[in-house]
Amino acid sequence: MDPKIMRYTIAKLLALPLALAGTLVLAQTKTAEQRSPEGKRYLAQPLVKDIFVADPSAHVFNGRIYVYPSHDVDAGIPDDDLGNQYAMHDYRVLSMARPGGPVTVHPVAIDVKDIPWASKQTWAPDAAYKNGTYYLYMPARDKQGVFRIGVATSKSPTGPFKAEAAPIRGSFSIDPAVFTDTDGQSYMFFGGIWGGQLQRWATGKFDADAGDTDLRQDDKPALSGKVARLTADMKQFAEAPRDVQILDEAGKPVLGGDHDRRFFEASFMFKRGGKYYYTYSTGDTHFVNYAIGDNPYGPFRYTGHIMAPVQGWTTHHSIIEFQNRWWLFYHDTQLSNKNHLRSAKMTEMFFNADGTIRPINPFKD
Ligand code: FUB
Repeated sequence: MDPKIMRYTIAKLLALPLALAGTLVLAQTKTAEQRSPEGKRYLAQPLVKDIFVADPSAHVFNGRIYVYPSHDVDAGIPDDDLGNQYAMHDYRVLSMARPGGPVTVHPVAIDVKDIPWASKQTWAPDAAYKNGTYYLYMPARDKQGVFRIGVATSKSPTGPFKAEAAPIRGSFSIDPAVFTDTDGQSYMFFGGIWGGQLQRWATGKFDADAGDTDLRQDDKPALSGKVARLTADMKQFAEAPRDVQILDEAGKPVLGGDHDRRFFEASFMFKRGGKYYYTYSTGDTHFVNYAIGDNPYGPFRYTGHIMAPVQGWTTHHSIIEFQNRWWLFYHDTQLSNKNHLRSAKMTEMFFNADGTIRPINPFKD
């Protein structure tokens, strides 16, 4: 046989199994795409897989994205409605140069044993920056078992952070979210019902007998998240916390029975186009919602869902603008299918021309 024809024939014969192998690898990759227990494909993948992190609060500091999450651990505590299974005891910071880029998991930023007033359950934190100092806001149970919010400081966005000796005076409940307005004034949004104990503060004082339900009757205004202006040193409330009012289309407060729209926990505020977007989780109905207002105190007009329910009991989100694109950070239980072992994710968020947000489905189908 002509050597040229021979080489061609051999090449063809070799190419066939290689092509078949390639198809097989592709098929395997496709079938290997992880699906939810219901067979759905996830919209986004976990930012990190080595540790479990939830409640991701993202910020852009010096052009880099920093994420301040809860650090979930398995303490072997069974699930209950008060979140006792969320037995976290330290914080780790994540960072990345750009969305989709490699994520760095930084060393422990602070441990509960280094927070003098706290006893356990270091839940969803937030961070802020002012005049060369980074502030980490941390909810935890105090020595009496009451949730308070404290602050710790560092010269680095990743810590280590040093805690103040006492929690913020007059602070209570969970889920701090610090918003700094374009005029430089910072506000803390906070609160969460049931396990977050907000319902126990309905009279302004802690009432251990108030129970662990929504408290208000279904036809009364729902319990509200709280907002307080921060002092110039970012370490105290400059005023008594106020209710964050969410109004319905008729301008009336959203009612306690309206579980698809009422506030549960996970406040997060951002500003866009001169409007203030108050965003929050509905807890037991598992939505991330938003309501729009004209100033940081509200009232805010309920506008819609940002995200449909994820896998897991709840999600807790944050939103940033990075290089003129908007990103939603959230969590689900893709890696563990356990409510207390969650993974943070991010996905792009889009606005309509009228300022409304295109709702996001955390699954591709
Ligand atoms: O991570 C503990 C708690 O679960 C948070 O504080 C809530 O927002 C919920 O995500």
